[in-house]
Parts: sequence; C-alpha cells; structure tokens
Amino acid sequence: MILIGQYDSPFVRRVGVALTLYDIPFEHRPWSTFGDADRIRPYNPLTRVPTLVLADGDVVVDSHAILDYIDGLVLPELRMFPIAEPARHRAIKVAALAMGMAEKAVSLFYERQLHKDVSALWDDRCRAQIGGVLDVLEADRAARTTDFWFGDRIGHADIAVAAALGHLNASHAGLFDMAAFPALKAHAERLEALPAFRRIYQPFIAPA
Ligand SMILES: N[C@@H](CCC(=O)N[C@@H](CS)C(=O)NCC(=O)O)C(=O)O
Repeated sequence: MILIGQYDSPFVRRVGVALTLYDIPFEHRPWSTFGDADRIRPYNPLTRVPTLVLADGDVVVDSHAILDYIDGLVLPELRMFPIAEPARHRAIKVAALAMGMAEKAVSLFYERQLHKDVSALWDDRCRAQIGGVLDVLEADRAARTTDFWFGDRIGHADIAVAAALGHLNASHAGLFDMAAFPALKAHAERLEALPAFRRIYQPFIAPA
C-alpha cells in the first residue's frame, strides 16, 4: 500500500505511526497538497492527505477511515482502538477531539497564510476552539497516572494527541504556552521519544 502525504501533517503522521507500530509495510509518497495537487488528484478528488492507495488500486481517504481499514488488517487483540464498549467510544472521543483540534489549527494557519485580510472572527473562533480542546484534554490526561492514556499500551488516542500537539506547536509556535498544559506536554514528550515517532517525522513546512 502507498501512503500519500507529508509527515508534518498530523493526520498523515498518525497513519504512518500506526502502520509502523503494526509493522505493516507501506510505501510513502511525501506529496504536498498544494505543490503536488496534480499528483494527488487522480487518487483523491479532494486533493487532501492522508490518502491511502491499496494494492488493488482502491483508495481510502481520511485518517479515521484509514485507521479503521488498517485495524482490520491486524489481530483484534493488537488493534489500537479498543473493540469493546465503553472503552471504544471513550478512546475514539479523545482521538476525535485531538484531530478536530488539529483541523482547527490547519484552518487557522490557512486563514493567516492565504488571506490578505485575516478574519478576526475566524481567528478568534479557531483559537478558542483549540484552547477549549487543550483544556479538556489536559484535565483528562492529568487525572490519569498510566504511561498511556488508557493504560500501559499505546493506542490511536495517544498517537492522535501527540501528533496534533506536535503540529500545533510547529505551525503556530508560541500561540499556546505548553507550560500551562503539563500533562499534555509530558504525554507528547513520551510519545515523541518512541522510535516510531522519531522515524515518522518531518519538520513543519508551510504549504506553498
Ligand atoms: N479529516 C481529515 C483532515 C485531513 C486534512 O485536513 N489534511 C490537510 C493536510 S494537514 C489537507 O489535506 N489540506 C488540504 C486541503 O484541505 O485542501 C483527516 O483526518 O484525514
């Protein structure tokens, strides 16, 4: 299978890290959604990443859908979203909040980068949404004592939070002071030190 997209995208990175942790071989095409849009479009008319091209030519888009697909390739006991409820929806909620926050960070970046006149309304709204998620995730993580969010085994929720924080702090350096979110900071540092995170990494490059 082929994973399209650059690892400075938290959505692409969470997929690359999951494939790596699952030991699923894949090829990587680090194509930019702007500079390489013509290469991405034949696979995904949205020209968004991550885009996963399967061996039979089928294409899966959107990181959550891609993780759903690749989870089906591994033994149930190895899957990084729990299968049983209520653990499953709790983990999916943390991952969805983290990825939603990342979407707002991307949106804020595009607003500031691509518009000559930045909308103060949109800018404020994105910052409030990101800050709100940081507060909720910080409180949740601070109440837990385990190495990972839901115990001693890494899961998609852990990866989503760390990937989102890495992207937020790289694309909006200094916008949020991570000293105010010590549990999330420690969580991200623990994850970033893992070999899979070190391997699936790319410094942030502004879209052009
Ligand atoms: N919900 C999507 C979000 C993906 C996304 O926003 N990717 C960005 C890159 S960080 C992108 O493709 N942006 C180009 C665009 O939206 O036109 C997912 O989880 O995969």
